[in-house]
Amino acid sequence: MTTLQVRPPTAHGRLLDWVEQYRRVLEPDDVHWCDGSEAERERLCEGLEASGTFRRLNSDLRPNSFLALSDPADVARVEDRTFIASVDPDDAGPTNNWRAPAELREELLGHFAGAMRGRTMYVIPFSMGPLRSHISQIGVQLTDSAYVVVNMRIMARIGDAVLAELGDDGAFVPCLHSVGRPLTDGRDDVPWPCDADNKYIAHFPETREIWSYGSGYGGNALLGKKCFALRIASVMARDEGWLAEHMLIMSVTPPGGQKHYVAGAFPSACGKTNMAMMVPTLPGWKVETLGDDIAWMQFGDDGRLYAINPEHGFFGVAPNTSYRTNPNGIETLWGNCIFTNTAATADGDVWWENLTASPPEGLTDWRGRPYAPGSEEPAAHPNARFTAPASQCPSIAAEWEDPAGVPISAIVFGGRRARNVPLVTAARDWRHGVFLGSVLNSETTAAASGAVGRVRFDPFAMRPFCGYNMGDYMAHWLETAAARDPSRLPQMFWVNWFRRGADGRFLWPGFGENCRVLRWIVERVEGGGESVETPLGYIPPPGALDLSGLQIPPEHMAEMLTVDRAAWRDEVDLIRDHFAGFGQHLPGELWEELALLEKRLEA
Ligand code: SAT
Ligand code: MN
Repeated sequence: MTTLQVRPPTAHGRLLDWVEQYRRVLEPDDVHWCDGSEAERERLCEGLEASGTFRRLNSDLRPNSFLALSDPADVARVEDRTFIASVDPDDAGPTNNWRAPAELREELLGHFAGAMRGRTMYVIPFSMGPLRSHISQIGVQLTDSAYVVVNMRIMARIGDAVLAELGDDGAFVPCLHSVGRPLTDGRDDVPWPCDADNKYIAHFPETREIWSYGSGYGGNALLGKKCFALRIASVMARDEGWLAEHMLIMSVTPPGGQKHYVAGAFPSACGKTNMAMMVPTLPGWKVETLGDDIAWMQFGDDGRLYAINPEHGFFGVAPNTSYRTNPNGIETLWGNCIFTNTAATADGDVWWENLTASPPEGLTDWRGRPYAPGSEEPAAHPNARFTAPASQCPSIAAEWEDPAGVPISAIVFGGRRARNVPLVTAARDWRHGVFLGSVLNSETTAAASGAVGRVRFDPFAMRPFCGYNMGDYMAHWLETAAARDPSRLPQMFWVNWFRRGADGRFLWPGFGENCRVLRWIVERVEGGGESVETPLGYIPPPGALDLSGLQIPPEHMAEMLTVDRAAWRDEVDLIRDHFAGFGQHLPGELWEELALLEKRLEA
């Protein structure tokens, strides 16, 4: 592994030049081109065990699986250190941190210089999406983290097969990553190297480049995910007329009926993984999983919108994942997984809050300390994650890797809102659906560092992930469908599983019971689905939802299925401020939709 590969496994001139250019900057001891093989994975995992990054889990309980505990200063995405370095600041827009590209490059080069001394530089060719799909894209990541390599091997297709697809001249997105802790002057390594005080997650949209420095965690370091598949891909999608979205993909099949594909945009840690793997409680209904985080969508010649999941695995939030909330998720984790920042059990397995009703004895918490039951601090970090192969999911759809993608019938937006947002609202049409997506808001979660539980606007659940001005992004959603046959377009819906009553408790049971809402959505798509018109859109009267077997007080259902006009007049004021922030970039159509909402609220 630590021998210099004299002959790189490709004749791709631009790729070779780029690797050589940054080898000189980063000054690694050696360079390893990842082939993606099982043998390579095994060797890397052994090295990670030796360096103390990985602890092998009990192979009787969870074969081929590992636990990593991060530096406590490197546990989540860092939105305040995420930069969109477009030439024009206006192209980054008000929701992104802009930096002048030349200046940011210079600053970062200062950090990258010699950053890999004493380490190996891994070259990871990766494909976002199945090989030989016209929707897929290729990237190449340079990294000094073996932890990143073995995670990328689960999350994307990597190695020789990707180089073969790239050929001698194919296009790739260059992704530079260093944890920023060179081993110079005899300095010892640590289990989780990072440069916590100097993190940069930088994107150069014009040149479609990603430079990430200082963090080894999740979306900061697995650059195929948020950095490429969302921030850079959203720019590609704008320029090329497609959609790169923070959406799960699932199929829903009624008893004896036709299969429908649904895409769903929810902010991080708002239940996308649970929903994508839902076990429906209504008899005969079937849900299958195609993706839990990202959808790339292109219109087909038939006028329908086709989606692929660009990822190959799940990087899911562990806490609160259980047999009750997500049995398919739990079954996916039987082996071949990497866990980060969960607790460890005495018998060498992992544990997190609410995996079981009470914590087992002898737990070690995510900081590696003995866990005291009843402690104020959780045993697993709230953003503890599992990295799991998608193919292991019992509900994975047979067609999940179809290079043609699957035709989407419905797009669902959802956030965490204790009040005001109904259980489900159907948009009137595409334009109104874009309006609903653009006013999506949600309480913040532990997926990003910063305050938790603060309501913020998160249009299309893309606020942290849009690589350009979000006003232009909303315009792109309008334009992309403007000349299309409306009857072929997906219908759009806004859902909210997180309404709370006066006592602070959730009004809706959620999880598998959400199939009752999906049933109504499928009925709408098929031309049925009884509804009442409200100022916000079409809402089912309680009788239109199949609530058989549920014991929800009628007044709670009524509360979840009404639009409180006074409360919504206040929401309108917030939306106006939200829209105003985008200035000239906010499409006039959305101001018109807001005016229509206001008028309907007064009527
Ligand atoms: O760390 S990630 O950005 O991959 C997870 C998330 O926030 O969804
Ligand atoms: Mn996500």
